[in-house]
Amino acid sequence: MKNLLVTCFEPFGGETVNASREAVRLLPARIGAWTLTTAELPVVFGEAAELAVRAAQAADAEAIVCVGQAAGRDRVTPELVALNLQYARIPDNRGDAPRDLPVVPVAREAYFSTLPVRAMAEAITAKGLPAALSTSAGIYVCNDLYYRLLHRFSGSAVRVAFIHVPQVDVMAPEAAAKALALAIAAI
Ligand code: PCA
Repeated sequence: MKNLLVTCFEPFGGETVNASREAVRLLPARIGAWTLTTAELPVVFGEAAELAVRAAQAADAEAIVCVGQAAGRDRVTPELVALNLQYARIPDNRGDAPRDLPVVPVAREAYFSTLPVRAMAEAITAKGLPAALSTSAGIYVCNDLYYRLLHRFSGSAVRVAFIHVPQVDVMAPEAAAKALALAIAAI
């Protein structure tokens, strides 16, 4: 068996629910060859990635699939790109609001996912659930986490993907969990 870390986020922006947490909670302990470990991350620039790195090391993870909520989206969106840019439209859960700062100073502008995100999106739509490959994870905490993990594990055997899920009133957590399981099975 191979170890996979799946992360989700706590609620933020005054909400009481985060769709990523609701969906990840419903995932089975095993999917195909993968044994899953899950971790809930704070919606805090920098700190989310620190906790994810520690969780990945503790789980001896070969791959990390991070999940976040994307307001305004109507489908599950595996993310192709992480940008080296922070912009907080609203403060994070620690009250920080970096604006137009790099995630990592003096590092490349962007990373591509090191997992097959296009195949993930196709695996979901093949089973009749709504999904599409996205080319922007935004410039808030989700992107910050994604960029930091791709930077940290660049050149290593640990591969990373980020998947945004719609809010719970747009897609039920059960459907989002099914889509995430299909994405993981496509790795
Ligand atoms: N979504 C936010 C951060 C946490 C979450 O679930 C984002 O897209 O950046």
